[in-house]
Amino acid sequence: MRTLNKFKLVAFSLTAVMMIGATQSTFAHTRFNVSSQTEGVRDINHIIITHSCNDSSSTIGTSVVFPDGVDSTILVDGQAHDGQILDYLTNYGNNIQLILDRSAFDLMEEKIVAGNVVGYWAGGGPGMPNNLNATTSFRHTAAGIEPTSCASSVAVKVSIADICTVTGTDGFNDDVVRLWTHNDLGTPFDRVSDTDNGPATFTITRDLTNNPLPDSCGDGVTVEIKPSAAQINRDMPIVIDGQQIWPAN
Ligand SMILES: [Cu+2]
Repeated sequence: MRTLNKFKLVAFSLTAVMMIGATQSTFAHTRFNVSSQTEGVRDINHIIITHSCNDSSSTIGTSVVFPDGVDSTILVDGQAHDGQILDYLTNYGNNIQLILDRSAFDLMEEKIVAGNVVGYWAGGGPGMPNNLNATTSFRHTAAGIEPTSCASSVAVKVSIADICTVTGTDGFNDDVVRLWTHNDLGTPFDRVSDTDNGPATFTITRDLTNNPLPDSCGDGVTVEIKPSAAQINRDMPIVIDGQQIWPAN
């Protein structure tokens, strides 16, 4: 009997270690809670911050930018597309509404450009310690896929900065800010990494029942949209009442 209990204990702790390992590897970065959705579906989604800048830091704010679809880069099966996102999505551009949620941060506001919500920021309060997670929430509409297009899915690349200490861009390092951004745009917000694995991806999938692929499309194409350098430079900073509070000037 005693041996059995000991075995159970060992088995339990082993499983626990494996679970934690798996969870950390899967959600090791700041990511969407719902990372894939069928076109047209509207729900409440969250972005989850899963760790701070280091063991002793707290995350005191976050800045989120969705590609605006105006000067964004569009890739079709990895190749640059010189048309516009409306070639693949019917109603892209104003698909999120920030939810007032003060569970993690005291203050928050949408980033609005030309009447469209292109992102949001949240911050203030004691912040999130490294061992906990924090979420920001928003109503999220997965845009419709253009019926005449061959898109089987559209991946929206969302850039995020999790701030632990307010500095200027020349003071950026992993201990003051975590950049879930592209590594190849040539902006001061670029993630320093060999692979472009920073941004959080939200994938819109085609409803093949109600919106089948045109016969000429075969299996269809995968589309990706990412923000331009100009948009990141314009929208990533946190500006309150016309005053930029991050990055520090
Ligand atoms: Cu991480």
